[in-house]
Amino acid sequence: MKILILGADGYLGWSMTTSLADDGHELILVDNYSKRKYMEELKRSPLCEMPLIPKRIKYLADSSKKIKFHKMDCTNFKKTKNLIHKYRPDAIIHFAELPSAPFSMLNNQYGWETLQNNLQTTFNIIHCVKDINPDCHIIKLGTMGEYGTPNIDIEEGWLNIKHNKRKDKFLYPRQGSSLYHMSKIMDTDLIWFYVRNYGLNVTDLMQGPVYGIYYDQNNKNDSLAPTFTYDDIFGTVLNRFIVQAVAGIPLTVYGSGTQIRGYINVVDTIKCIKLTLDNKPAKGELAIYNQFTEQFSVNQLAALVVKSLKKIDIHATINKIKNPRIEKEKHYYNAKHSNIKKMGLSPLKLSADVIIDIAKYVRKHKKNINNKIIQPKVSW
Ligand code: USQ
Repeated sequence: MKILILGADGYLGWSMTTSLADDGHELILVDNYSKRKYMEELKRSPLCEMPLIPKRIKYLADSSKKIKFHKMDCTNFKKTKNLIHKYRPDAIIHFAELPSAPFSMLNNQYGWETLQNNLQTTFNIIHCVKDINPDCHIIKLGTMGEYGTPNIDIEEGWLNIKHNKRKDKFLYPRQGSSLYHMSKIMDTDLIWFYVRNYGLNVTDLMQGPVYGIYYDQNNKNDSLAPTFTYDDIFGTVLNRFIVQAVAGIPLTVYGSGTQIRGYINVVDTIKCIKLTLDNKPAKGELAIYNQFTEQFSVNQLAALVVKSLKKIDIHATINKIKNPRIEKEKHYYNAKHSNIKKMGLSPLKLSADVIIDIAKYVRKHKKNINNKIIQPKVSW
């Protein structure tokens, strides 16, 4: 397939690139390096500084001929239009969004830039696909955080409602807990508007927090690993806990630690998106899948990290700190996630071995860990 990967420099974008390159697809990568710029601005850095995309493409030796890169900002309508016109891809995988809740809640400017970047990018892509290439399959990364933590079961995207003896199906009610999550909710509404009116083919993946490292399957080359963040703004909780354990810093459990989310290994994220590529929805159908494999509370994750890492002589401790976020700590959580299993995913479950593997990668780069960027500095 000819596939456009937007946001190819990121944690998921680069993992996706290495995997699809191995499969021999024709790839067109796009990134404006804005996450690098924001991390620098906020004095945050990943565990390892990764080379820029053109250099990394060269490491993907055999497949490099079929990979092109455009340093480009998808909020620019004209450029996005030219890009889609030039390549007319079979599929677009859209990761080109600012991904962090704390970043979006840091101040007015970053809040607005998150809303503006995420909505404008989604709008440009979907609008151009409608005008130029309406058979293209758009695969968009949403988030489980769109649903929030309602007191009823979370369905996969849709809810059947009976009201005054009549029935209809609506998007499941959504309640974001940060401006980042709100931007994803608005994306979904915008996408659904275009899909129902113009018969486009879109898959919206509601993904939970991701953990782990995606290696190029052919050679476990660290230069091809995706950017691994562990700081208070861009790092996700399990990756952060593992870095904290390796650095000898008590694990930062926010509040009571009873918050529950659905988690997924980055290896399964990539498998899910590949399954999605093979399962293009019918015209005018917005396919929504809940993309996570297991539910955990923060306390369960912290306990698992402590127990697992004892096996490699890392003795971590846990520190419950004041929750910097406005979020429910004690809540009901039962989210359906059967669609990805129906498509054929057999999940890589979180285990001591998985945690130890990630810790070994982190330990190799232990000297790079910056202790100053671990405690949460953003609160709302
Ligand atoms: N948490 C801690 N300690 C930490 C960091 C986080 O207890 O050091 C807690 C948070 O309070 C929260 C949970 O862990 O209850 C998850 O936090 P997170 O920072 O891993 O995830 P979140 O901010 O929700 O966002 C991440 C990604 C985002 C993705 C989302 C999926 O950054 O791109 O969309 O996970 S979800 O959470 O389902 O919305």
